[in-house]
Amino acid sequence: MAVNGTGPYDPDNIFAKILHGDIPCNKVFENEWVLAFHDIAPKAPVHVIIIPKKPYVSFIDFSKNAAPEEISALMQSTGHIAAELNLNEAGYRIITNAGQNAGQEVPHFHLHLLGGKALPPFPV
Ligand code: IU
Repeated sequence: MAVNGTGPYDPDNIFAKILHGDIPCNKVFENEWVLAFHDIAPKAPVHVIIIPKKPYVSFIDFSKNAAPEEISALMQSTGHIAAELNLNEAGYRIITNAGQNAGQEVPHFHLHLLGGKALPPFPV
């Protein structure tokens, strides 16, 4: 079910539970600011979810309220993961869903990194 991407942050959302270690994840990468893990229902051979550790609901929330080092960390981590997973040559796609019209299901801001096959024409 899609969520309200402009609503208040729900501290009980599933990614918050993963961040707190209440629910396990298949971790790909972690640093001070960022956690990345394999999507539980992958839409491509590579489908990684990349999240800031701090609580933001959406891209707008993150871009408005995150510190510059958090924003840098998310971008650099995502590039690092894409390169480590050998996506550079064949290509990849990075998307974020925000709010009901985009079908956002988990109300903790996240990037989807997709690759490992020829992806369907945008939008997926
Ligand atoms: P969305 O952008 O909010 O629609 O995407 C949420 C993603 O989180 C979706 O691709 C789910 O398969 C994924 N996911 C997950 O990786 N682990 C979970 O426990 C749950 C959802 I619930």
